[in-house]
Amino acid sequence: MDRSTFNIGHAELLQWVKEMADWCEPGTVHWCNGSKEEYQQLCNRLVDKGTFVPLDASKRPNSFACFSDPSDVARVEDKTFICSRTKEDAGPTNNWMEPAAMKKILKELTRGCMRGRVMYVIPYCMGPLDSPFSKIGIEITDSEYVVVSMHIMTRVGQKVLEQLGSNGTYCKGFHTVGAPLEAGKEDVTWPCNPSVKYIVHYPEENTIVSYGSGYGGNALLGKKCLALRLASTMAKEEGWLAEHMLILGIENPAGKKIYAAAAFPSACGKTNFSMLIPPAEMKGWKVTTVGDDIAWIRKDQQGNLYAINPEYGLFGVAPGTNQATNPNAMSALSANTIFTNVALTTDGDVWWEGLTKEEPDGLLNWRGLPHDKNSGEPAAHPNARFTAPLSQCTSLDPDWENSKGFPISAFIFGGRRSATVPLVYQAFNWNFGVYMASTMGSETTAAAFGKQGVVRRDPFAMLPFCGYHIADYFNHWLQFGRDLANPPRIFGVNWFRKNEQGEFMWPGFSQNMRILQWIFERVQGHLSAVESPIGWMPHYDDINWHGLDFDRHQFYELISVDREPWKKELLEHEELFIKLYDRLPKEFFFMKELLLSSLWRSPLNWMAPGELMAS
Ligand code: O2Y
Ligand code: MN
Repeated sequence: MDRSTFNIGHAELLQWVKEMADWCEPGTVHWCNGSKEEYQQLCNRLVDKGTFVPLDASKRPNSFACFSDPSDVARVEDKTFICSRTKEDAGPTNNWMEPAAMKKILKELTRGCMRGRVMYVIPYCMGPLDSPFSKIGIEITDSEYVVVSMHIMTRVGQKVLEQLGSNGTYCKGFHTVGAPLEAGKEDVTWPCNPSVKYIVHYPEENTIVSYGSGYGGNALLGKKCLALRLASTMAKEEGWLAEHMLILGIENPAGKKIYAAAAFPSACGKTNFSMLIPPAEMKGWKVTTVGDDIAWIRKDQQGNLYAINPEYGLFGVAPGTNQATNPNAMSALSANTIFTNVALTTDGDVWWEGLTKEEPDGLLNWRGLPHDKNSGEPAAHPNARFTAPLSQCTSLDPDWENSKGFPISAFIFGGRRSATVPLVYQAFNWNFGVYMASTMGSETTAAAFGKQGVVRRDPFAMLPFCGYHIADYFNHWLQFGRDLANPPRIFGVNWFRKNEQGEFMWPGFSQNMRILQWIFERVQGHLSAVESPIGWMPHYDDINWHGLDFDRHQFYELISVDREPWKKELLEHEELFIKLYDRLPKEFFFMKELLLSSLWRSPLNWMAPGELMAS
């Protein structure tokens, strides 16, 4: 469709698109209308180009697999820039370049960059169209893969332009794969620029420029770029929160329901947690999914918090997802799904490590080569992804498109920690919760970082996604809590603690529901708790153990707060604080001292007093 079939009354938008088309020299310009027909036509085009492999329609209707260039398999953090006016505003944890200097580089790179390609203009909305929380973006791209992915991940099309009207504000997003197709040259199945990539944000101009990558978070600009990096900056200025958080509903057998938002760094099972199925023995308990990755949270007039998921789809990691770990995700990707960098089976379906116990024979790996089972290499890339409509997720909250948002009663923060951090604890108050989330860390996995077991501090799981100085972000959280009518309770969790034998101490997955039940009860004010040096903890008898054989001793080992490791932990917090010293909230120094003094006054290895004697 070209724009003659659209009624676009936004003169500034038309002017920008014209300027970009003149500069990038595409063959044609296509304004996306977001229709099913458009989606289908572009999928057909991707099949014709060899980018998409249609899967067997009887197994996975209307689904495709595709394979990226080996240089283009993940977000590129070292090429991601926050080009705020000053370096101080971006802070020490973001890459920064002077906006004018970056614009000069990008201008030169993008001249004629869409030659031989179509320029697509995607009007999209993050959040329900009728929600006051929502934000409109326009993404210009030369990638059909990006267009079809945006169809799944956001609300796209004509309705968005109608909402924008003749002078509405929108986020400008420019994306190019950085691979002009010179006349007579044949295209490749995954065009990108193997050596030059830039993901650039100009927060003061509400603008994103992405060059050289066609992959996920680098190219689908509504997700990490708008909904987190730029939105976090807007949120600080406008008094709300843009967070790297899933949103879930927790319902008890009596039908009482609360909502919680939870932040986890990558490789901590965030998608699985957002779709948790309670164990059969916890009859009547239910979890519903509102979102698996991002939450936008605002206060209402009364000082209560409401959250929406700005996304429309799932962009989940395939490896490790299966019928046991996440049946709800498996149902979501049973049709209408795009798989990227998975392996292909001989019968026209997809496979990845962990999907089944036995690896099928005859796989084609993500590089398109016959897979040698003895090679020690995975058949699917460890960051292989599925892009699927959220509406297909069987645990989806019935009210998920509600434009008012969901009342948030609890925040949950978790990391992957094999030692030191207990299974669950509740912060003493909002400020201690903010401290805990600001200092949270997670152990690196070989798949993500090449090196295993190093604790990487990842405040609020926002380190790669905060669009401004992270210490200002901590201050924003503290300030935000000051006038909340009934602040959500803040909890820390760690599903990954190991014993001396190196075995996980907690079964995790659906058993995490037992911890959610405790959180639910605490939020209701139904349970007393035990004071530990770092927060409130459950009595053994306040956890629902029905159907799980887990004795008192095991439990207290799992929630122990040991003095020596915690002294080291607090020293490591200081390493983070030193980096952020000039803008760090002064409260943090006092809170660290308080934590240290509580460690001292506690027994050497803290345990719930009197509780062990009961065993
Ligand atoms: O590697 C990418 O491009 C995707 S990263 C991603 C995708 C979905 C949800 N979260 C993430 C993340 O890195 O947090
Ligand atoms: Mn994420």
